[in-house]
Amino acid sequence: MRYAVLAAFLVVALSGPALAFHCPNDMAKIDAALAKDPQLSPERMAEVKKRRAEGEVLHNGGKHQEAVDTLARAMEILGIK
Ligand SMILES: [Cu+2]
Repeated sequence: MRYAVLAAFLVVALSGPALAFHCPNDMAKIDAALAKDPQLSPERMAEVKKRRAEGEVLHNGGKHQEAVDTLARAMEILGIK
């Protein structure tokens, strides 16, 4: 029982910060790709910028998993692996 609680605590303690670092990483990748002036249609470019902004808001609000998911879509459009 005690180990189960400890294990659960460790999972939360380790996955939280890992995700918290994930978002800025993804945002940096998106910014780097945008700086290279990617050839996207205006619609896709608008979606990338919208997702990028939403991801930052979610990240700042502590919703890291949602931020990662949102940023992943922007990265997909930009062709970032
Ligand atoms: Cu985050």
